[in-house]
Amino acid sequence: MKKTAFITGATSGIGKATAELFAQNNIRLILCGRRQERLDKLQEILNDQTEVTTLNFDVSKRQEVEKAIQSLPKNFQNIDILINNAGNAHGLATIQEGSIDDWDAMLDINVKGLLYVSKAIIPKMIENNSGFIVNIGSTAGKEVYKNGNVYCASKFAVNALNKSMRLDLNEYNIRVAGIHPGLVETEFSDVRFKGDTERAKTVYKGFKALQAEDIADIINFVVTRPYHVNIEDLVVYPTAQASATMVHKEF
Ligand code: NDP
Ligand code: 8X3
Repeated sequence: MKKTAFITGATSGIGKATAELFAQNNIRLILCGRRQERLDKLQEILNDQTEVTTLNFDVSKRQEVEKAIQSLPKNFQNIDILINNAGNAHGLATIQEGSIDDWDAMLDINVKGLLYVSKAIIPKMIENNSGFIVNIGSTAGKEVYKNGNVYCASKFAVNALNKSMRLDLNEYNIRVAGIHPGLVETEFSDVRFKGDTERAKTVYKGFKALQAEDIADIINFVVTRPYHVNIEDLVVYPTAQASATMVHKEF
């Protein structure tokens, strides 16, 4: 039977690549993000392969999340797969110099946003006694690095929520998986450095970083296992990266 996936952060990077791969595999798509023109463009392209609807909302705004999900057309209301992907780092500074606005953004989006979306979607999965939630964490949620403080804390929270969702939803036959990538070349560093693209580019210079398609491929592998198989936790580094801070670069 055709499955329906709800992907947050589908306008860019990992979420967009996942949407493209899911469309190839004939999965019905609910694409979410705040940039409507990107959602429209992606919908137009993927509509040839599968049914697509879009939702424009900010994951950190609780009422917007609830309203958007309630507005889903009937044929998109049975969500089989939730990809909790929307998120970013904002800034890279010591705890004493960091911006409180950046901290708020990261905790509101990466942690509370993931919770708001999950809270709105889980009841139907429970009712159906079936579902799959994939939480996109980060290696920053496994190992803290200098200046990473609040971003790392937000991803440690995702790691904890991934584990606790598995426990709480176990009796409802709902699978929960956490995927934790290292350095992936997306718009992530543009956002972290607030549009300073030159600085963002240096993050991925001198080695082959993971590409959004690599993570999409892994997400697709995880969600296409037989129903009795759940990959609980996956850490994925580029070959050149050995830890949060050790990256073998050649210039
Ligand atoms: P991108 O910046 O390319 O994509 C981020 C996506 O999140 C965009 O689609 C953006 O959509 C969406 N988003 C951000 N803020 C909000 C918000 N408030 N409300 C709704 N949507 C939002 O980055 P990536 O693809 O790299 O990041 C995806 C996930 O992967 C994030 O959770 C990130 O932390 C994680 N990750 C990334 C790594 C990397 O190195 N790139 C490594 C490990 C994990 P829009 O702006 O249209 O709302
Ligand atoms: C993104 C990877 O190392 O920039 O989560 O924090 S890192």
